[in-house]
Amino acid sequence: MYFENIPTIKYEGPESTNPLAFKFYDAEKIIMGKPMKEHLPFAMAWWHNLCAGGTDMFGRDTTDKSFGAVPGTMEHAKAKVDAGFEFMQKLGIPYFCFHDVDIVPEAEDIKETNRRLDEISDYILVKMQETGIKCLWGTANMFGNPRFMNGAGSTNSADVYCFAAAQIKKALDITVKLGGKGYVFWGGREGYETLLNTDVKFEQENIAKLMKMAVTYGRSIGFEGDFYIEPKPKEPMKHQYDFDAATAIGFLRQYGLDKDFKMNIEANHATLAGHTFQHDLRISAINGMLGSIDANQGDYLLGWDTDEFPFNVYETTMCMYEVLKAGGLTGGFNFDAKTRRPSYTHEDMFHAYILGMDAFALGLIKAAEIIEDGRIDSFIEERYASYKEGIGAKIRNDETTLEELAAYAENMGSVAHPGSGRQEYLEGVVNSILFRY
Ligand SMILES: [Mn+2]
Repeated sequence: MYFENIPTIKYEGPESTNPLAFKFYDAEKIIMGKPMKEHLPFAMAWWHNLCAGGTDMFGRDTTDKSFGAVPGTMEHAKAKVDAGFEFMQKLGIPYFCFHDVDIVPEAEDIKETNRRLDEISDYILVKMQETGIKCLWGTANMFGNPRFMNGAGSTNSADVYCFAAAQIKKALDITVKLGGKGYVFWGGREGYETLLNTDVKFEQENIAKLMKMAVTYGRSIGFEGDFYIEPKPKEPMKHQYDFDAATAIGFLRQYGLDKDFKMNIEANHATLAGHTFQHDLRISAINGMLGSIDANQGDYLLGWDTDEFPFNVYETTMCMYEVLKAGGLTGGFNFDAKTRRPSYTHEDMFHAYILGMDAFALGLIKAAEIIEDGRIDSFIEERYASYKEGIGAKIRNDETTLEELAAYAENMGSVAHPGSGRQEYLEGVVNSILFRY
C-alpha cells in the first residue's frame, strides 16, 4: 500500500463536504441511456501522475514519487506500477496511458531499454489481469533525449531517425502486448525554430514516411486500434507541424494516412493554438476523426502548456456536448494533467483526479441537459431554414448555377437579411441550465 490513508473514493453527491469523495461522478448513473462510466472512459497518465515531481525551470521536485524505491532502478519502475494500480483502483479509473520511458528507466543501450520494457510489461500485464484495468494507449517519448533536439521524424539525421523508428517499433510491441486501444504520435519536437536551417517539405515528408511504416508494422503485428495525432501549435518548438486539428487532418489526407489515424485532442493545446477546446473537437468530429481526448485545461493568462486538471465546467460541458453529438469517443479521457507545484502531497494527487472526474461528470450531466432541453439545437436548425426549400434547397442539392443565383438575387427587390444570431440569448440558455437550482 502506497496510499494507506486514502480510502476507495465513492460517490457521495454534490452536498458532500468529504474531500475524498466524488460529488458528481456516479459511475452507474444513467445519462442519455448509458452509465456515466461508459460515457467517460477515464485514463491515468503514467508520466504526470507517477513520474513528475513538480520540477520546473526554476526549481527541483517538490513531490516525492520514489514510492519507497531508488529512482532510476527497475525496483522503482515496479513500485510505480504497484502505486499506479492502487491509485487507479481507489478512484475507479479503468485505463492508463504511457510513454516507453515512463515505465522503465532508459538505458544507454536501446537493447537493454527494450529488455526492461519486456520485463515491466510482463509485470503490468499481471496487474491488469488482477484488476481488470486496461491500457488506453501507448506512445514513445521521442523528444526528451538530447538526440531528438531536432525532432524525431523531422530530424536532419538519418541515424536519429532510425532510433525513433526503433522506439516506435518497441512501443507498438508493448502497446499490442498490453491490449492498448490506440497509439499516439505527439509531435514533441516535430517542428522548427528557423527556416534558415530547415527544409520544411523534406521534414514533413519524412514524418509521413515514419507514420506509414508505423501503420504497416502495427497492422502486421495485429494492432487493430487507431493511431492518433495530438496537435499542438508551439512549445517546445516555435513552429510545430501539427499546429491544430485542421492542420493535422490536412497533413494526414495529403499523405494518405487518414484511414488509420484520428485526433487525440488536448484542451490546453487547442487553446494555445488560439482556438477553444470545443473548436478542435468539432473540427475533428465533422471530419470523422474525433478519437480520444487529453483532458486538462490551460491558463488563459499564460502562454504555455500548464496541463492543469480540468476545473472549468463551461469547457467540460461544451466538450461533452461535442462528444455526445459525435456519438462518443473510440478512445477515452486521459488526464494529461499535473498537480500544481505547491500541491505536493500524495493526497493532492487524489484531489486532482476527483476534481477532473467530477468536472467531466458535471459537464456530461449538463451537456445532456442542453441536448434534452433542445433550445440550442432548434435555434441552429431554424437558423439554416432558408436552405430547406426553394433556392436554398437547390444550393444544397447541387441543382443550380451561379447565373441562376445571380438572377434570383436581382429579382429579390429588397436587401436580404440573415436574421439575428441571438448569441446573448443562447448564452443565457446555457447559464440557465448550468446554474439551475
Ligand atoms: Mn499539454
